[in-house]
Amino acid sequence: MTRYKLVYFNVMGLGEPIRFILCYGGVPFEDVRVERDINEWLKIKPTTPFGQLPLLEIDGKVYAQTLPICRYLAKQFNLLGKTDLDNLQIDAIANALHDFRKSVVSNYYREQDPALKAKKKVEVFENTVPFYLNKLEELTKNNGGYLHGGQLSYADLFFVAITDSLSTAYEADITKDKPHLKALKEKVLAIPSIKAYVEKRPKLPF
Ligand SMILES: N[C@@H](CCC(=O)N[C@@H](CS)C(=O)NCC(=O)O)C(=O)O
Repeated sequence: MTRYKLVYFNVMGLGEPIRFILCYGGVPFEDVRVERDINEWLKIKPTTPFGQLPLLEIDGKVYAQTLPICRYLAKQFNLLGKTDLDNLQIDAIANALHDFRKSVVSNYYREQDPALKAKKKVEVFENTVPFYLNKLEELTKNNGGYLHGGQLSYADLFFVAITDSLSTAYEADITKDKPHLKALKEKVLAIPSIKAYVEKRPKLPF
């Protein structure tokens, strides 16, 4: 059986979509959570392919970059679309979700300078979050309750995996006024292996 080891920080962040996809696939994986603040990370950083996490080890070989990792796993676990063009669209949505999370969580929520954070908050709350949520709600409405193609793809798991971090940063449930996104989230969280993971995962803000 293939051996998977995910290495990421002890946050949901970019690790959580990979954790969701591995859970969906029903495969066991080692969920290594590196401490960022006690120099553990600084020792590991120079040994990583591109100086960042997450990494996925597959049978002892190390792979980097969240989106290609998600896509590879999606192929293993039947979470891609029917055609290459479906996959182009699914990848585009996943990439947009990665950008959305980065703007809201990394660039705004984790900003250390209070004055700069207050300035970024206005842009994120008034523009970034409404912009992405409206686009995603529309896609879900027009695609039979999924982000693309009327069937579950890794983009749907990616979205649900980042909703809690986004909601923490946005100070409200991001799906509260978005019925199609809310229904998608409920559907994904009802998948037994994901439900079991979410119930036992560490309770973290982002
Ligand atoms: N393009 C990379 C970005 C990864 C990334 O931003 N990782 C951050 C954590 S979310 C990191 O490793 N930060 C620590 C550092 O850069 O030293 C991906 O998508 O995986």
